[in-house]
Amino acid sequence: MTKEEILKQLAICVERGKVNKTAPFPPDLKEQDGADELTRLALEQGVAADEILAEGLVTGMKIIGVKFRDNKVFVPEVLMAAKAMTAGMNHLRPYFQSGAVKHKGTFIIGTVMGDLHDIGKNLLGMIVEGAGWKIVDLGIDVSAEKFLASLEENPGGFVGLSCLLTTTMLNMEKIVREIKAVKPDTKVLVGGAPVTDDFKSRIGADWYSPDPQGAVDYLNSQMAI
Ligand code: B1M
Repeated sequence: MTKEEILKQLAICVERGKVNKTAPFPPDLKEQDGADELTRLALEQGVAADEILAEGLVTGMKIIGVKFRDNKVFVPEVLMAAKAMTAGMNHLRPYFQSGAVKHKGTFIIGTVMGDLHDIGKNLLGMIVEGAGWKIVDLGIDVSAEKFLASLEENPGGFVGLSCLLTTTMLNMEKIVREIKAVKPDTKVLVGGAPVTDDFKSRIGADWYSPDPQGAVDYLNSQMAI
């Protein structure tokens, strides 16, 4: 296989959620190499880790992110895509950790204080990681203090807050205001089922999107600034 063929097939594997050769899903790709084997093959052929990430894994994840936004695929497909992406990332991670390849930036995410819903936040993390960003996932029930401590450890990081309850929207506002009071230059993104663009503006956050792909688009747009 040529480099181009490997990367194209790798993107298909992520989009379709084909983890490795033995994975039975999706049935039409049965017994074919998955993201695991193809990432390894690309590295063996001397393709740079950042190229494998951008042209293979991220390309596949971007397609699934857009399809998810457009309601053409649903949560299970995104989870399978993330699994395939992880299989590939396992081979690339050492290159990123060694500093040989750079992330686009850091995205610190968490579900706000008082809120335990994390399925949407986890999807957000997978899709943004799939776009080449380092994810620092603080989990659920996260206070302003924890976000601020993480910003100390990750200077210049972007912050993403998720909430699913109308009651915890109040905590979202509190966290945005506390982050802005201490670190006014920090860009804060908000999302979750009850959140709206109007609410985002009222609480002083920088950005809102109903879906993770919007977060990717915003974060990527900020790189050039
Ligand atoms: Co809860 N729950 N829940 N729940 N739960 C809802 C949210 C609810 C709407 C159900 C209902 O009454 N119809 C309701 C909220 C009502 C309201 O506030 N108006 C509710 C309630 C009331 C509660 C409890 C209070 C119930 C109780 O104990 N009496 C309790 C609260 C616990 C707490 O948080 N303190 C509770 C508990 C739970 C479970 C633990 C059982 C479980 C959570 C498990 C988990 O997350 N690990 C749960 C679940 C699963 C749900 C429903 C069924 C599904 C939520 C979900 O995961 N959706 C939900 C009802 C429903 O939505 N049908 C419900 C799928 C997920 C992919 O979507 O999170 O919206 P979502 O994320 C989307 C977008 O919003 C966006 O991207 C994602 C993908 O598109 N997005 C972002 C999210 N964050 C983003 C951030 C971004 C950008 C995009 O940038 C930063």
